[in-house]
Amino acid sequence: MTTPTMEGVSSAGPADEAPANTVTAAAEAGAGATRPELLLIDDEPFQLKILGRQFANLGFDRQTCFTDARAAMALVAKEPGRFGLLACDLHMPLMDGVEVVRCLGELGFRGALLLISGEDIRVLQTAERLARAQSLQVLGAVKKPVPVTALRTLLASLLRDSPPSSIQTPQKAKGPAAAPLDTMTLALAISNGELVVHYQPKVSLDSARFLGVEALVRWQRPGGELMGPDHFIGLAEEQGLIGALTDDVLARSLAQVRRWSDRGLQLQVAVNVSMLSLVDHQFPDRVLSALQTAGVPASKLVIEVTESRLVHEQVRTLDVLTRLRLKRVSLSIDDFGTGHSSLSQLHDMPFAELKLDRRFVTGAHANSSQQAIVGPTLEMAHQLGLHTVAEGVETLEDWRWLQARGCAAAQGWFIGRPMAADRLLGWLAEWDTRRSSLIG
Ligand code: G
Ligand code: G
Ligand code: MN
Repeated sequence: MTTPTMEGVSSAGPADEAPANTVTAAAEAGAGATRPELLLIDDEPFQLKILGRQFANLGFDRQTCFTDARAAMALVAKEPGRFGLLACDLHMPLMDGVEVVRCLGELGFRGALLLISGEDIRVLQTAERLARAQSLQVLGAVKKPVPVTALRTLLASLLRDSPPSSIQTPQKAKGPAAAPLDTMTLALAISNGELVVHYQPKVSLDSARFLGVEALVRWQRPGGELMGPDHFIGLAEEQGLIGALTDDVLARSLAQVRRWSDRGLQLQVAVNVSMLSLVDHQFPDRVLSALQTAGVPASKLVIEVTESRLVHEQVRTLDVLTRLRLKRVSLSIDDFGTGHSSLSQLHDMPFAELKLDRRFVTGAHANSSQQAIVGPTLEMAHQLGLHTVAEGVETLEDWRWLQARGCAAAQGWFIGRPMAADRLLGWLAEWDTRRSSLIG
């Protein structure tokens, strides 16, 4: 019986000789077939051992095991044709499963791939789609603990010699628009610290409990004028300044969350992120380092992504979105209803929350066409396990209407307008006095 060994020490048995006690399993996996050599990656030595045994029981007795995916990738780079099967965990600290998938794509790995993880099934499925988009031959994704039957089924399909998946080429990013006039002014504003962040509260609809805030950037012009994001986000995106802007907003928002936390106020902050950040492979690592610098756990951060632009870039954003999710950052679909995506298109992506655009929300209690959109969207979102937030709640009537429809949370002028950080505690005290009359 072969036992897997750590850190790339392979345990090779004779290629065609299945261990005596696994003849039946091996026969089920494909009688007479030569098992390809297996590369197994999991950061947990114990898991690695269990998986190694499960594969050995199915006749995969040539195994090389790694707890560090980086070392495994170095070996694949060195010996590209060696491994016919690679099984990999997703949540690993040094190099995660999404990075492995990306690396395998870059290396043109031709073997079969199996993703194994304790993550929820939607994360697994997203990682699987990402791997297919990289033209990798994906057998499937299985949740830990791995049932032997599931493993057998997936490996049986490998031995039936499935055709390689088709190659998808990523779409080109939109080219920059004509250069507007004040790029330099905006660049200087960011580096001079002229951006400020205002915060709009978000509360639960059933208990009216305070949940967190959305960070909304403004530009404090030296003349005293406070400029809204609609005037400069587009420019920042066109002129390559959006990365710096987002980093600045993230750092400010997380530092503020830390200050609130130090004063005993626990909350989540939602930061709006441009589509350009979601196709930037460095983005998840920058988010992680911003969290570390501020000393804020990832679970306190929500990243909001505008729906209308999401569907067009679905595949290209999966890498970054899945990695953010693996790092425990929550993902939210913003302005839902403004694009033309259906929930079925988005449900394969690793989102935890859906924010209904205020166009459908404001005035919904008295408007039957808004109701025809909001009602079923809420129902479907709940069936998909998404947390729902209504934006643009301006009146008590809309609050009550949404409450009756089971919407989970609300944001809008009825609750509180975007405000400077130092006003939040005052708002909260006032909210506490209003709460009791609003509970459903
Ligand atoms: O803040 P306002 O209240 O005006 O927001 C207008 C729009 O600007 C919203 O769609 C919001 O998502 C976007 N926005 C606000 N802050 C940021 C930010 O920090 N980054 C990006 N990319 N968009 C933002
Ligand atoms: O990120 P998003 O596109 O959702 O930006 C929220 C925007 O909506 C911000 O510009 C914010 O100022 C605005 N807003 C927030 N609450 C309300 C509201 O109740 N009514 C209206 N009209 N606008 C709102
Ligand atoms: Mn938003």
